[in-house]
Amino acid sequence: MRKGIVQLVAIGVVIGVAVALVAVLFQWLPESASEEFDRIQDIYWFATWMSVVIFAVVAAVVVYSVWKWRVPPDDDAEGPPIHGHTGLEIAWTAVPAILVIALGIVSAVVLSRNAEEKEGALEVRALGQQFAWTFEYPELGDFETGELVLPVGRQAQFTMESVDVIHSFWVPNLGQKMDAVPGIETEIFVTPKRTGEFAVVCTELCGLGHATMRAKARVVTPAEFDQWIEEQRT
Ligand SMILES: [Cu+2]
Repeated sequence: MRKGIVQLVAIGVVIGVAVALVAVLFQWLPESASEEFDRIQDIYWFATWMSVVIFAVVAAVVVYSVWKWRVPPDDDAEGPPIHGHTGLEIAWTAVPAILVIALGIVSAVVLSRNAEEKEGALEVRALGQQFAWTFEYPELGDFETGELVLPVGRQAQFTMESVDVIHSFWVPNLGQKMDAVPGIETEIFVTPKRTGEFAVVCTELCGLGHATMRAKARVVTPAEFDQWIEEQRT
């Protein structure tokens, strides 16, 4: 009995380590460049570690059972009749329920924090049309740009609109994603935390040119941003 448990645990550890390496060694998500995406990635890792443990436990039991209790090739007998195990059934109902509730709570906290408007947010309008993005900065002047420029460290409040079909605004490194829908205004908040160049993509199939509906996003220092705004005004 003791030996069996040690073997079972050993199998579980080996599988768990292997799966954990797959989770850690590959870069599954774009590198975060915003506070909002950091929080989203926290949920991702929470769910990932939960899955690694559950997978290791289930796979260990399966592998151990196949190894120890496999019937010999000539054994055609029916297995012994087994009645349910109440304790086990309560456990495998309660544990997933607790995990799903925990995941729900963590997600709800992140969703509400990512939708919080901070003082001094920069207003940016993102207009989607087949097949280009246009950006406006209504508080800063009457101009349009095809390039999205944001100052680092300052929250940007995006308002999305579409002139034709449904598009979806997404900068993978900034994490937040929102549909641009004709007739309604949608909103997201993004707080860039490092400078760099990123891609703006449309992530809602919107017609033949959907794949080309891309723009450049630049996160710059506040001084560079002010200078860029000056250039746009003139
Ligand atoms: Cu589109």
